[in-house]
Amino acid sequence: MNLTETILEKARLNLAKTAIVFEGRSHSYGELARSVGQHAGWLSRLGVKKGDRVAIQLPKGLEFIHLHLAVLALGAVTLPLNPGYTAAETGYFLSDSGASLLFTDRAGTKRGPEAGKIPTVLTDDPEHYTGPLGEAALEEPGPGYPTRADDAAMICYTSGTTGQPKGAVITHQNLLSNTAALHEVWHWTDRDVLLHVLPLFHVHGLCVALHGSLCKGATVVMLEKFEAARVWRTIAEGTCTMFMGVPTIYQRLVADLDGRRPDTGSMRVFVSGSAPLGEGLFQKFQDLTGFRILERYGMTEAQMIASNPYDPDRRIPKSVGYPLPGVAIRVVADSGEEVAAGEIGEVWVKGDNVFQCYWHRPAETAKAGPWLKTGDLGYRDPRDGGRLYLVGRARELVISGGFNVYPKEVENVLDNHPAVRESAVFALDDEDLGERVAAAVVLEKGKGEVTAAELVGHCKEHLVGYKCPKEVFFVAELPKNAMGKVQKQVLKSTLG
Ligand code: MCA
Ligand code: AMP
Repeated sequence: MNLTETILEKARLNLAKTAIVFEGRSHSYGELARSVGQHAGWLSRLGVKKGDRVAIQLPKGLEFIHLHLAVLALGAVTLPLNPGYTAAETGYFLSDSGASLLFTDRAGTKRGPEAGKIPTVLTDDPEHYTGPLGEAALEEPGPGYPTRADDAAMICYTSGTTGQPKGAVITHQNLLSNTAALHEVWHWTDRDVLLHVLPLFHVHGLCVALHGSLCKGATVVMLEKFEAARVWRTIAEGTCTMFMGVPTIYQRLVADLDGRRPDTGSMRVFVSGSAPLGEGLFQKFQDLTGFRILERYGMTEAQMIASNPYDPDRRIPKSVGYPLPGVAIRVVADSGEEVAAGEIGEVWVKGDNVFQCYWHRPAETAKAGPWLKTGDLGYRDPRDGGRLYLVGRARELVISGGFNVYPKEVENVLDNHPAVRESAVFALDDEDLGERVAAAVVLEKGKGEVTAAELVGHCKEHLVGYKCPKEVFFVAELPKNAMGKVQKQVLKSTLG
């Protein structure tokens, strides 16, 4: 089954129903189906066919959604890209994935010449767009479209310990099975109205929030950007029932209230994920709103893995709950053996939710499976039915405001600066972001002076903003163990 077809089936049941309200503009299921059909026809005329990778690097909006669902309808593969990526990052994703077409806008072309290396459509250029689209109106995509459950639907890039991002290939079956599991455990119905403030270029905002809603025939109220006061105002209007955010978003929502009690009369559930939700924040949110945040755990390669129960009394802070239906979890020691109940080990995952492969990387794929090794450390509580707790990460990873930053990727950029001998990138605790990216830098003697601001500027030329260090410390040398490995814990405790 094709994800788009599943959504269009819902659309046919109630064409007049509101699918998405984007920044106040209402879009019915009928309009959604028509737009997706038009875009699919247009993509076909542009030569897109099954298996082709189509990059979408657009601001959050209906255009992104129509293109994405049209790409999937054709059996092609969406490559969602953060519009904040630099030319170098964009160029890497386009060439590594072998994308045949890029959708971006005029703002995107300012990024640099990389994008122009493959056929590019500017969605805000009427010459390239409105004309052909107007003519391309195709029949609504029907079951005749050539997609099977195990066909690739998306390639989502995730970095890694080497600093070389890898494309996780996610199938229609991955998406649909996970969406169905979330419908069940979160009691999601077609009467729900989800307030959507997340970016669309990650699994959280695109697959969990958007696909989750549309596959149920529910409604999405979408804001282009998260802003705490607007979220409370929108909730107070009394139509929204669900909200999803990362802990930084909840932190800002609490701060914005400044002790006030918000009007949450229509709300049913607030969900958090992508990073650990602190117990203090969980408690403050409950004190102010009466809602116990429902925390769940996911990963790009596995969509959603575990969730707290829907029953508010069974939502426990610092626990990510139980595996979703159809998902199996093991907690495993370095030896590869499962640890005893209650002991800490690496979380491994298996199920229909787990991705197919890393694009063009059979060795990396083999290393990741057959049970997906998440790199997250946790334990299961035998007294509470094996409830899962995450306690840390086996891999070096900073999660800043819900975005993952792999230190090696930033270190590679810093080390390329002529004044830098070596660098170490690590996490510092941060009240707003959970963790913030920090760098310790040893300068090359005799290569001139460089300031912290200049090094951050150098990073910004090569990396999207959230990966760039918020702080740079100049040190005489990096603390290393006997094996020559940098001791990042020492940096954190001495510099933090
Ligand atoms: C923005 N900036 C950040 C971050 N976000 N810096 C560090 N960490 C961040 N998370 C920087 C920008 O580079 C910019 O820097 C400045 O902050 C202002 O940018 P702006 O876009 O205005 O930021 P914001 O609106 O304050 O964004 C905060 C945010 C956002 C709303 C919390 O980071 C966000 O939407 N996070 C959610 C991420 C997410 O969806 N993750 C899911 C992936 P400068 O001024 O220097 O240029 S994980 C996933 O999908 C798995 C499956 C899962 O489990 O969910
Ligand atoms: P990504 O690779 O961007 O999909 O991020 C996945 C990672 O986010 C996971 O491997 C975890 O480290 C982290 N993560 C997601 N949800 C949670 C959560 N609820 N608590 C702690 N960490 C989480």
